[in-house]
Amino acid sequence: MSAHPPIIAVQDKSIDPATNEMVVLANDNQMSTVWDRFAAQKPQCKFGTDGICCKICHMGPCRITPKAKLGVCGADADTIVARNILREIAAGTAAHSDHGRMLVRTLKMVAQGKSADYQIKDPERLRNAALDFDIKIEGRTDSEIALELANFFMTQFAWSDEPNATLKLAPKKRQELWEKLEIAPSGIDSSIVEVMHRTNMGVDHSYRHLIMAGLKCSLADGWVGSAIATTCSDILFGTPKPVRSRVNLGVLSDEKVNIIVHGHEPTLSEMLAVASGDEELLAYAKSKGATGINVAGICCTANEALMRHGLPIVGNFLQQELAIITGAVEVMVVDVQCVMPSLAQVSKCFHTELVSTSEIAQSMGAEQITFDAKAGYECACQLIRKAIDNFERRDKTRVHIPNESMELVAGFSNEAIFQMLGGQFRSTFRPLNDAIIDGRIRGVVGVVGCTNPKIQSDSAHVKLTEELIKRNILVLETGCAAIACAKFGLLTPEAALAKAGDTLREVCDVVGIPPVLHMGSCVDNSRILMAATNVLLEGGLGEDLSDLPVAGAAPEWMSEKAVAIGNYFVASGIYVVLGHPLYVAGSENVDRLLREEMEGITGGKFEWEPDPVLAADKILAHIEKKRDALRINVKKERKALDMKERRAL
Ligand code: NFS
Repeated sequence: MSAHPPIIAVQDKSIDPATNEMVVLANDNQMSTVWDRFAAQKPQCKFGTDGICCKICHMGPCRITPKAKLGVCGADADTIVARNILREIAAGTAAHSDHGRMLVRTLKMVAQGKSADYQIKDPERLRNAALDFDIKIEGRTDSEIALELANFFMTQFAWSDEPNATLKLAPKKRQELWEKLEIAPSGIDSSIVEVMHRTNMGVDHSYRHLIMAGLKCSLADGWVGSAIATTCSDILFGTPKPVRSRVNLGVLSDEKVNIIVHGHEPTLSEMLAVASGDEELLAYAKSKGATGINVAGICCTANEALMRHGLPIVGNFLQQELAIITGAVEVMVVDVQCVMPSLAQVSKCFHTELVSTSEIAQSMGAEQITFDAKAGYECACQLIRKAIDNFERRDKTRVHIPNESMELVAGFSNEAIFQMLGGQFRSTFRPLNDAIIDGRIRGVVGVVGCTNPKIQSDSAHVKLTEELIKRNILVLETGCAAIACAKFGLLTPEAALAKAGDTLREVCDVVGIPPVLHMGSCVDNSRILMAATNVLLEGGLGEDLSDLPVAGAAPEWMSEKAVAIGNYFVASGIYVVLGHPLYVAGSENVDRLLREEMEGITGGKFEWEPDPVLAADKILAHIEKKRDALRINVKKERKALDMKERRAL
């Protein structure tokens, strides 16, 4: 390969041996990976890191320095830092919500009978969602309800003079606070437009006012766009239930045709999962010398296909190039988000064909086969045939698949947790609330987000999760964080139980849930919001999300989507610990607002803490503070009951 940055010395890029093994191989073969490019970028721009570089207008670009404390227009560091954060939130919200819009389009198409390949797989979820939004279900067919629901979801994107209707999924008190703070969004697209307008040159200059607009936009992500994406996926493809599978590069097969699905939208991967069992295609694969067809995933498409079909996961974000470097991938199918442009260069070193499938995303150097959901099955078959044809071109002498793969259990939707906790006859969160109230579970934490070459890959996810469960805290995971922990056995109930604190272990044993629950892809962080809401509604733990002994953490995040997620958690009243800060170091005021003053505004706040052990300590301290406020840490005196009191009980 040419025109690559210099190859750097191999150190341990990850705590995952499979990743390190492949990085060594890449270096030996003069192939550059994300870590080499990261090294070539060093030292990274301090103005960018501090958030004080502004190129919003063309009098600039401006940078704030001790000598030049203002940009050409007069904007100071506070305004510039706040505006830059807002634009990240807008981009993150746009990504999740546009993903949601695609799924609404598919739901509508299915409701109108325009695609025979997709069905409504979960009519119960459809009807429950319809009831949530006052859509009539009696005497109506699934298609009629789905059409009205899809049309209703479409209205949530445009501007309205009412707050977004999906916000009412949140606790009442929280909705009231959002309205009081004037941060209840009234349209996904209009919230994004408002942020872009307010951050435009010469509009909103107050960093406080700007940051509040960012929270409003982020709420349009978590409680609207992402919630819509998750709901539509469940209705169309099935609400996840616990499922076993395997994870890491070792799930690639040296005998089967390997097809990797990478990106975020589940519509095509769903069809690939179905088509990979097609008898004709299997026979065709065998005729070419393969023993079968292996569809496996990377990033959040992987999480979607895992949750609903038990498809194996090849790896998380930083493993996408390494998967191709195994020399065993016939086709990598990409759609949107987290797809590195470098994949085309890496795949050119092998027989791998990179196929880009989204109408809005093209990879340079990839073949474009734009996916059409109306002919979903045929499109999936075409891609599988392409992979089978390519199997013959695989150079067996260059195949290098690490041995590493690990078992995992995923599929913990709220619906599944309800059933597991409540048993067959009564769906309830009660056993979880009781365990939190009596202190056997201290609290619940969502560990989410990406991997990032700035941090030894997977290390912070795994360490933080281990430290939390050791402290008797139940952990909910999504995205690449879940994949990281899965690689280290933390998503097998047996292994995680062995690492959990005594009382958490005892509860998990009795109610039959593992201490680390994989809840899905990153849009499924909306499931974490709903889990917190369900705990609150079950009763005994306060009246608002900010009362709960809960927190969120993204120890290795990198994406603008993570910025939006962090902000909607904070806007929802939740304490959020990031492994490295937002780009705020250039503004003490914005930093203080986000890390301190915000608690008095939304009840949530940010913390930056790179050390996972200290992060766990801080989270536990926050949880204990909430428990004290709820007065559930007060030891109840054991009192012998007389007969009358027993009867009353
Ligand atoms: Ni989330 Fe999922 Fe991973 Fe980060 Fe990217 S795949 S949407 S952004 S890198 S967790």
